[in-house]
Amino acid sequence: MSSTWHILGAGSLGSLWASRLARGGKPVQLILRDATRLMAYEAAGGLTLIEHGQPTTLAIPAQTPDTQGPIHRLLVACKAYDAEQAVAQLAPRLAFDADVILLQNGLGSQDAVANKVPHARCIFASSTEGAFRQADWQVVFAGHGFNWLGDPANPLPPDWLDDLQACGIPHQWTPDILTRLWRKLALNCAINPLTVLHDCRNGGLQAHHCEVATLCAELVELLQRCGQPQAAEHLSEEVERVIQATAANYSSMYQDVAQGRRTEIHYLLGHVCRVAARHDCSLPHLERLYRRLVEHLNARGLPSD
Ligand code: NAD
Ligand code: KPL
Repeated sequence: MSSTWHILGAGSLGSLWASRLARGGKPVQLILRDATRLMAYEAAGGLTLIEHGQPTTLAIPAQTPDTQGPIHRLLVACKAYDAEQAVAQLAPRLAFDADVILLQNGLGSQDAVANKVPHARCIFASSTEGAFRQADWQVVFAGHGFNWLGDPANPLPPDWLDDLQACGIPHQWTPDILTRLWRKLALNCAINPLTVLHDCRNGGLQAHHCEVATLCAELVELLQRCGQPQAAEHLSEEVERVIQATAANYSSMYQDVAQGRRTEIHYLLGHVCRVAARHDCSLPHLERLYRRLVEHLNARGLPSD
């Protein structure tokens, strides 16, 4: 099997993964949207990773989706709302033994992708690493964190985890990846929308303790109802701890809205409300929060899907 890492989406996280893998001597191919983006990338001379203020430029080869040739390993680094369509256009190139690694935050996009490529193995990831684009083709490694990887349909780890080890990408294989993803989703739902609606940093939510606690209670109810009791354990305490530990930060959703970027609301609060409806579970405060957030986004001309 080819050991090339095809990386779909050269944004923040895609560039971070591509740079570390290439720096570690692993074969990497970036897949860019189209010929115009490919020309711009080639003119820039490669990807620049900025770590501890130090820039390193790597001339990683790149291609477009319509390039010929099979793909055996695909790391999907698009936003959740782009992932399904982006992977669907590569479906004819995906080999029957292909692994597709999904870095998307939230839930819902992973199953949508898996339905488009039933012949591939889809591996879900939950990342707490932080990166942002300083300019086109330049990524800043902003926050050291961790990556959990797992396949809800198959507990056996893939052999390419050795590449991550060799390249210093912190990770752990877990059979409980859905618990991880649900837990992060719950944290994001309890914190991010309120920071947008109250126009505050994460620490500003300390003044809205009761509102946060009410949302946590409903999230716990849903997690227990939908078969994720472990993701519900001590949720409220962890949310309070995260609010304190990240008090000076603006949440990722706050930053998206402030910069006029589309949010991943559909895969966060939207997913929670859809799953609740499927389980006949009434969550009045989360549902109201979702409606207020949708109104807030629409009033700013931002999509809410
Ligand atoms: P990003 O917007 O920086 O990058 C996404 C890239 O995908 C963009 O360059 C976009 O042009 C590209 N793309 C979209 N459709 C494409 C297509 N059809 N073909 C080729 N490229 C395409 O996003 P990001 O911040 O890297 O986030 C990616 C995912 O990782 C999100 O779900 C996010 O929530 C999650 N995540 C990000 C971070 C972070 O620090 N940035 C941390 C944890 C999780
Ligand atoms: O992950 C986060 C985000 O901003 O997206 C935290 C810091 C946990 C807040 O939900």
